[in-house]
Amino acid sequence: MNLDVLNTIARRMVEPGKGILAADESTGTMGKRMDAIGVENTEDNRRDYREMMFRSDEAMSKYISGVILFDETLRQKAADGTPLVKIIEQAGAVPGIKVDKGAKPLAGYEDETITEGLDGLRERLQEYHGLGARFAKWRAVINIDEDIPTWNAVKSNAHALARYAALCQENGLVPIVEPEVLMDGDHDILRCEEVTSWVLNTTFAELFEAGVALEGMVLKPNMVISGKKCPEQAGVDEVAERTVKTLKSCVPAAVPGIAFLSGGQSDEDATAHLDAMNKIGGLPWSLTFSYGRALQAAPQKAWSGKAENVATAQAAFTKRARMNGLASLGEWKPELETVSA
Ligand code: 5MM
Repeated sequence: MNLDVLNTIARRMVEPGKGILAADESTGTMGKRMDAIGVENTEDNRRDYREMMFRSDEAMSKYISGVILFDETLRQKAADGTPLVKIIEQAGAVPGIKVDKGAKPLAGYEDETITEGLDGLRERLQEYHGLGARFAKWRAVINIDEDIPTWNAVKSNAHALARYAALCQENGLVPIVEPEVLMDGDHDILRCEEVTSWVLNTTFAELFEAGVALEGMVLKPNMVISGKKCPEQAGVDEVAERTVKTLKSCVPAAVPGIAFLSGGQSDEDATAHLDAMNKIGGLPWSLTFSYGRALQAAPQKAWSGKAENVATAQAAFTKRARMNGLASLGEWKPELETVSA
């Protein structure tokens, strides 16, 4: 393992003012996104949509540090024959790859999942590195309900994350470690805080056991937030304070950066929460975004599968990337949202 190389890539991924575009939707998830805008889920349409984002010069060069890709996209060429990976690199961003095979039912444990994909991972990572990927991503999903998560779900998912992360580092890729505590459900923010803290502490214990070098990884956690169906929704300041408090007590300072998932928050909430955390300041790691839905919902709607909408969709993408870039510096203001794209 060359830790200097890994650390340099990790620091690029969390460079202040920039963040990561999570464009690693599997074909099934892309189907849902395409359905919502009335577009057929074909390989060409997925390519056209993603090419539209990767060719958004201002967004990609100023506000996006890296892009998480799905296997198909890493191998895909733009309409003019240029590999999509090249377009991302030319914009100055780092290409990355989602390597998990999805969250599958955890045997014997209702409503809980274990993320699969460790078999053959070493060989896949070597191939992905050859194709230009310099970081990888693995998402573990933890559900909250009355009697869950169980210790088995927390421990098994943390163990898989650690085995994945060690394999990534062995093969020259920076692992994004993503233990996502879902915001679905009616639990309050205190329950989210308790579970997030449990999951993070367990994950870092497993990373230690597996010999993962913290300087060569990026953490992608959920924010500490009220469940979507909770009647009492915590405000921006409380989300920011509880998230920072939890991260400070669970995430070692050797980790170069933390890039949040958006998890189903509205575009503006995801930006406001990140901004409020960076305004608190005095943090030992960079705090930025690795958003999927909160970066893509607006451009997806604007694009709607039509070539004549590409410029408008790129403007919508650039606006969300810029707002979140400002939030990563603690320089966002709500008034900026009303200025047109
Ligand atoms: C972009 O969506 C990613 C892939 O999801 P599937 O494997 O289910 O198709 C997802 O892992 C994403 O990277 C993270 O959940 C963060 O995305 P959000 O939308 O929560 O910011």
